[in-house]
Amino acid sequence: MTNFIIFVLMSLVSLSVFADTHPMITNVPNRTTTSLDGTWRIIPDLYGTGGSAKGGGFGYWKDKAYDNRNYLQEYDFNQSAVMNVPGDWNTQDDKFYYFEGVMWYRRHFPVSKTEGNRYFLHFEGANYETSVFVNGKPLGTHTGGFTPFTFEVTNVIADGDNSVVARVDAERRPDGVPTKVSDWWNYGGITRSVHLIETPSTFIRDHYLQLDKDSKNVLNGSVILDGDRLEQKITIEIPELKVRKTVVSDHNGVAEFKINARPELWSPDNPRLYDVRITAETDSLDDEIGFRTIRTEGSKIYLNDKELFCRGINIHEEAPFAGGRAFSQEQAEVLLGWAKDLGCNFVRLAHYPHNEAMVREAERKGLLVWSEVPVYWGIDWDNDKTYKNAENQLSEMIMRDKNRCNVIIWSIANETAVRDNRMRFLTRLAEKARELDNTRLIAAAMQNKEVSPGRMVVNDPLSEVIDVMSFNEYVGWYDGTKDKCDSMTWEFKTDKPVIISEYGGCAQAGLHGSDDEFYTEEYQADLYRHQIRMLERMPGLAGSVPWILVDFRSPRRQLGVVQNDYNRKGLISEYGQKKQAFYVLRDWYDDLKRKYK
Ligand code: GCB
Repeated sequence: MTNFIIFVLMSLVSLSVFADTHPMITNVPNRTTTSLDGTWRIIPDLYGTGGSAKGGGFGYWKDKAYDNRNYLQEYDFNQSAVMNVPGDWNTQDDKFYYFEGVMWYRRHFPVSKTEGNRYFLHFEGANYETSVFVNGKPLGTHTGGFTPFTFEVTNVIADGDNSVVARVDAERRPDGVPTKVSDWWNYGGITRSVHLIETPSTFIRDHYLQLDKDSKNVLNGSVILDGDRLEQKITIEIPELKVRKTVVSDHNGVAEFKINARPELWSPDNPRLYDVRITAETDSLDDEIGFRTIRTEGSKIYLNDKELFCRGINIHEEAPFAGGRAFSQEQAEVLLGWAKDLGCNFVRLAHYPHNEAMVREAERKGLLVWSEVPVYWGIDWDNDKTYKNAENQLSEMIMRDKNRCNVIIWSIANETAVRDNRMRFLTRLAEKARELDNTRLIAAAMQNKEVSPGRMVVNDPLSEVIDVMSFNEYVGWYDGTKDKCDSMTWEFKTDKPVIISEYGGCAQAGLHGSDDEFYTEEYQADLYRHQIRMLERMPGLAGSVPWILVDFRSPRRQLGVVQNDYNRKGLISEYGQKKQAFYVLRDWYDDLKRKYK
């Protein structure tokens, strides 16, 4: 089955118990929306006083004002504190710095309905489990902190004032994805934007348009309508390619098509995007779309049939300068601007799907993307509910970003120890990823093992299942000192392109000393020199993705003033100071640019 048919099928069913939501509405940035960002009222709920998604408690979702004292009531959002949306709660108010429980959010919004139109509440992301209520009615619950979800509210909202209440639970769970322990801050709250989407009664819910996997002259596409006039004439136009194709959707509202065209191909050197317009009889929608091919052969990666070396860097979704979760276009421009300064053509958006602005801005800037689900370290491998949760997050990530040609890798896991139950879980997840999208590469950040002194081997059986030999190594940091790099030899179980998905070490910006002293800029810079010489000797090397662009918050990092809750492996501090290692890596990437011209 071709992948665009699979996308169609995905869109027709609501995916699982992890999202009793409306099937995902994609391409939200190009739709008619009203922003519900701004200040929301909040009530922290440590004891379940407000109730749950199923009811009970005082019923905070009813959003009842306490306007006279003739009866007893013990909450009133009108008298409670405020929080900005989007934004995590941890960095907005010191009181919530370590808070990881339930927070109730409330805001009012005015509506002036257009007869016959439909309305949807769309959350770009909220961490971790979110139940939504409008005008006192429960709409549903979504699990997973980094993917969007939507509820239809056409029949729930009314002209005039409306109330939306969201119960956001950020508790870490042993059976969750991610699970209880990670190396990043568990920022809670409505961390991304919220919109009210307005559509005609039958509207374009989703579309797909990408170059065929095996041909540079064929575009594969589909359009999905949602509503009661499902059979319509739909025209797809790409004016710059003189493409104008008309198709008819079937009784499910689905139209699939192929278009013969010869687009100029997107690449990091030429991030060419085309305006695409889809016009149905009752709705129309625009997007900017690029076209490219990606494949591997032996130990090489080919982008548009040209050998690719991934000059990469890892990025956490953390706001430059301000700290906390990043969510905005401006933040994406700063972070990705730094990656460009470094000479990158590739970013690994670790360890979970980043906000859509990041992926779209990377596409405009010519940055290839590795996109990942938070299947990290010690997942509850035997638990089917955990698997379904991971699969749902993977599906939502792919659904949202399937038209972004810069995404070349879907990553299904990070640093998971080799075990049978983990192999079963990840093999199934890789198969799912491929079933949803067979046009991109599947990866996971694996681990390495020193089988005898100086002899490093990567022989994870997962490397047979995924498309690249991608793994993290910390020689010279967790593993010996930097000189250890000099004599290390590397062997790989399978002949696939080698991408080092993490390497590096810590430095505090401004801390200087000899290059043998840990945490100095000098040590980190010299570690990069040793690492680079080692990587240059590595057979099949096709990508370097050090850890990490910017220092980021992690509760595991408790070395007093040096760390102060921060993982210091950034090449740039959280305040934007570039460390010496930044320039060491940049010089290497300059050389590589010339080599792979
Ligand atoms: C890793 C993890 C990453 C950590 C990093 C570190 O291997 O994948 O999430 O932050 O090491 O700094 O220890």
